[in-house]
Parts: sequence; structure tokens; C-alpha cells
Amino acid sequence: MKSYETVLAEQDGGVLLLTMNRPEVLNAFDHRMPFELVDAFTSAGNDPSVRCVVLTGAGRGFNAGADLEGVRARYDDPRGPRIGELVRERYIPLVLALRRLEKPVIAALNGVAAGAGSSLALACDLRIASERASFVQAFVRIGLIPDTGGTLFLPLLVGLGRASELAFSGERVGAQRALEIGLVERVVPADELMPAALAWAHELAALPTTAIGLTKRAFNAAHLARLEEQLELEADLMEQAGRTADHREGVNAFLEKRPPVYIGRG
Ligand code: T3D
Repeated sequence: MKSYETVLAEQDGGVLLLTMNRPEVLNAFDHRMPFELVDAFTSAGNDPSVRCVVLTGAGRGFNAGADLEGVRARYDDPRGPRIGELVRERYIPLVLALRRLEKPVIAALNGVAAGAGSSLALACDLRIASERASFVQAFVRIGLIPDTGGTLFLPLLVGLGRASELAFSGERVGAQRALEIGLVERVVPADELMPAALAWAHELAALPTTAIGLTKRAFNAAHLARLEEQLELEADLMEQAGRTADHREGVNAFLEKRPPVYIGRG
């Protein structure tokens, strides 16, 4: 089993458990985590002994999206990569690796999934949530647009009206509401999350893996045929949003733990 710096990988029979492991920042993405997840998904695809993958987070969060300390640090480096470039480098390959993995991937939502972390959960095939889990389309709160496929997966799961409501407001959606509107398939008490997620994964791993993989390919063709094009559009729009004063204000306000004041233009 490969080892990574920000992701724990453990295999039990046909089930690979991947745990994002930066709990002090609710498993926010740093410069390593997207690449390590891509490697883990790609390796799982090439390994016939893996027949189902479970993705979860260490500590009290699932994943809080981009690490905002890292985002702010880039403002001080004029030669550093721009936001659209980072989306292309980090998040587009992650979504593509997940959707191209022709094995079921279950997100086991132990806590909050925000920003790109929420999109990552929505890109998985199935979601089981602890009663303590929640979703936040946090992008708008830092003046950005949903990325990591969020502009496709969110409306696909909840419909365009609800997707607009959530993405425009950035409001937090608890587990029960997430179940009602189709953001997750199952909700269980917090202490039952991992046993329930792993039991579900073992059930799936015992089924005909090739048939499930081909079904996923057909779902991709039917519903995500424009995925690559949409991911490129997201990167372009992120670049545009990332140049606004409201983006910097949102990031600074979060890190300074104060309410943001947006100017609404630019
Ligand atoms: O450059 C690029 O990579 C571009 C790509 C962008 C894609 C995106 O994902 S944009 C969205 C980025 N994510 C966010 O804006 C979410 C920020 N976090 C939050 O809004 C809140 O933390 C949550 C709603 C997720 C959870 O709230 P709560 O009250 O349960 O927890 P908390 O107290 O806010 O967070 C706990 C700690 O984690 C805290 O640190 P502390 O005070 O204990 O030292 C907090 O600062 C830290 N943390 C949470 N999220 C992030 C983070 N640190 C860095 N980056 C984060 N995203």
C-alpha cells in the first residue's frame, strides 16, 4: 500500500479507505493533497484487488476546500500561479481521476464539506453522512464561483433552483436537509458512520465490479459528457472572480475572523 503525506490509505479486502488528513484545518486542500488523491484514485483503478473506495476526513471535518492561508500567501508572490492555473493544475485532474475510476467511490461525510471539498463529495458516486455532517458552498463567501465540477454536480443532484439558492448564499446545509434535497443518499448517527460506510462498501465490492464500472461509464456519458469543457469554463471564471477586490476581502475576513464587507463590483 502506497503512503502519502496528506492522505491515509488502508485496504481491507476489496475496500480501499482513503482518509484526508489535515484535521487542524478541517482537511483543507494544500499543494499536496489533490495530487495525492489523484495518485490514489489512479492506483485504485489499476489494482484489480480494489473493488470499492471510501473517501472520508480525519477529525471533525470532511474537507474545507482550498487552504485559505495558502491562497492569501499567493497574493504576496506576484510570480506565483494565478487562480485559474491552480484550478487546472490541482482540481481538474482530481475530478477527472475520480470520475474515470470505474469502481464505486463512496464519500463518508464525517463533518463539514465546504468549497472544493463539497464539490469533491458531490463528484463521488454515493454519499453517506453522519448526523453532524454539513455542506457549505463557501465559494461565494470569498468572492469565487463553485469549482471542482460543482457547477455540474450540484444542479445535477438538487436541481437548478436549489443549486442557485445554495451557491448564491453559501448557507450551511445540515445532514437531514441534505438527505431531503438529494445531496446525500444516507444519514446515520455519528458513531455509526464508518461501520455503515465500510459495510456498504463491502457489499458493493462483492458485486460484479466490471458491470458497476461500465454503469459508471454510461452515467458519465449520459450526464457528464461536457465535464471537461465545464471544468475549463470553471477555471476561466475562477480566474475572473479571483481578480476582484471581493475575493481578497472574503479571504482576509475569514483569516482575520471578522465579517467581510463586499463592494459588489470589479
Ligand atoms: O487557490 C485555490 O486553490 C483556488 C480554489 C478554490 C476552491 C475553494 O475551495 S474556495 C473555498 C475555500 N474554502 C472556504 O472558503 C471555507 C472556509 N472555511 C469555513 O467557511 C469554515 O471553516 C467552515 C464553514 C468550513 C467550518 O466552520 P466551523 O465554524 O465549523 O470551523 P472553523 O472554526 O471555521 O474552522 C476550524 C479551523 O479550521 C479554524 O482554524 P483555528 O481557528 O482552529 O486555528 C479555521 O481557520 C480552519 N479552517 C477552516 N477552513 C479552512 C481553514 N483554514 C484554512 N483554509 C480553510 N479553507
